[in-house]
Amino acid sequence: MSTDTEPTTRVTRSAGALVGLVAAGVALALGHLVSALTGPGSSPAVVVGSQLVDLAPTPVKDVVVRAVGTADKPLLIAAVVVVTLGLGALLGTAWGRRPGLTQLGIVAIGLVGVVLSVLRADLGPLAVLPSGVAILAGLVSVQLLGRAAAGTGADAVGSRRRFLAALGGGSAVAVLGAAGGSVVQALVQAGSAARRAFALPAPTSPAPPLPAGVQVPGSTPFTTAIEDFYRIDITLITPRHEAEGWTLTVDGLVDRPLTIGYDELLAMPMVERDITLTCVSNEVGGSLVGTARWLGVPVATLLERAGVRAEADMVLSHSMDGGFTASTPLEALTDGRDALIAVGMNGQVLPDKNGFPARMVVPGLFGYVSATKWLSRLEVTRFDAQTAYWTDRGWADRGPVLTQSRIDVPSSLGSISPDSPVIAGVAWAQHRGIDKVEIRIDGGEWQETTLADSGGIDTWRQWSFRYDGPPGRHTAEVRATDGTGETQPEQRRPVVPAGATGWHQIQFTLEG
Ligand SMILES: Nc1nc2c(c(=O)[nH]1)N[C@H]1C(S)=C(S)[C@@H](COP(=O)(O)O)O[C@H]1N2
Ligand SMILES: [Mo]
Repeated sequence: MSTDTEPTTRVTRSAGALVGLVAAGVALALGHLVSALTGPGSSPAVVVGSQLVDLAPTPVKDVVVRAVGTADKPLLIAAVVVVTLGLGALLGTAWGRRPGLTQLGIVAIGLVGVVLSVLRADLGPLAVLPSGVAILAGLVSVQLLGRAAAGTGADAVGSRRRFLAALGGGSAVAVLGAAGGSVVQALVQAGSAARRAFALPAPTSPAPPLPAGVQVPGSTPFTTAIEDFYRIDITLITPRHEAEGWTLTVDGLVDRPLTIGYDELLAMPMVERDITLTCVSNEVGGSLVGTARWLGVPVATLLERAGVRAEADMVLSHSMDGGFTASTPLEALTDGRDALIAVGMNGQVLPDKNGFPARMVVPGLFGYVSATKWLSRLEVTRFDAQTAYWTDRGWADRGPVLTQSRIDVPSSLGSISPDSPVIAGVAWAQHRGIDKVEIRIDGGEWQETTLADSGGIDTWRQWSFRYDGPPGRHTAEVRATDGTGETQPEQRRPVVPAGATGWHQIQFTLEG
């Protein structure tokens, strides 16, 4: 496609690589800019990254998440950007000989984004725009930059300067486009946060007051602050949904399928409860667990309205995002426990990251089989007819929370002082309760710790232990016994497929 009429020098491979690199940057950035209008999930790098999350085999995901912690999402997006820029540079090396190949490559890469955004029905029909714009931006910029790289053979210095200026201009467009897109997205986010600052209705059934003694002074806060609450989901960027236009449908094996809006949900009798939520991926001693005061409508209220048929034994809850579903045993939703469709958390409107407008919370079940965020549909069905997002990926189809205990004070390899030689932590066995927590120092005898007051069988329970042993380095191990008399097993088991087992152990120093 080079213009044969002008006397141009052939673009070298390295100049071509720069052309391709910058063109890829411009393409990604302008796609990102457009995604400020069509939703952050439709930004080309995010669309591709989200698909990678879905495709990654569970062990790979597990290793990556463990290695990089909660930084995994930004890192994945960054990796997609870097690979795309690299591919751009690679395609650019062909520009001097076969510009058609470079153009074809740009279109092919862009089409990956286009196809993936079309497949993601949850992103809406406009989601295809950013990747489409990215293709156009890539083609136009490779053309302009490629022409500048070819320059005119007569004036080598001048053409070199022109090429560098073109590269600089292209890079500036890329940086400004990317930054502009992010700024607009942040403004949209702030606007929707402001619209969320309304008061939720008062509960018809308030949470029983927590005894002051639930908290061991100096230990982990009994109620987890929203910003400290762990976050686990398959979305790459926090989904943002408006209450306006949101609906929740109850259908499947029911006599009277129903659909309600946000205001209708808020008008129903509300229950407020302290409930501890746990992730099946929590390692022994891990922090994927938290306690919040949830406000919501009992799931059973909606199921009763819809009239569940006798043959049903499961509710498949659907999220508005990325195909997440959870299969919850019907029994856990109808046996009288506080299984909620939550709209409030710690006295606030549910934050976007925790599932606005509404999410499920079911005491006693791991999040992956019960706690669907950005909830849109409760499909009443059967375990032998349907499966869910994580159960399709090798996790157990029932997910009862396992009894766990954790040492929080001192931290691992930390120390305690002889003035206050207190070891403390939490234990949880939601919906069974914690009856006993024992500690073992340096592999000695198990000794009972002092249990803090209970916040109910659906919350974790704090414990503490005064250690009057000799100063120096020690190990401490902890194990809990739940309300049914069952003690945590010693055997170490990985988180896949049904949750980790084993005793949490730390090393600590008692100062002299
Ligand atoms: N829509 C949606 N809901 C979801 C998930 C998800 O990936 N998508 N993850 C589940 C898992 S595995 C857990 S442990 C909890 C975590 O809830 P949190 O992020 O509010 O702590 O949400 C559950 N609900
Ligand atoms: Mo989870």
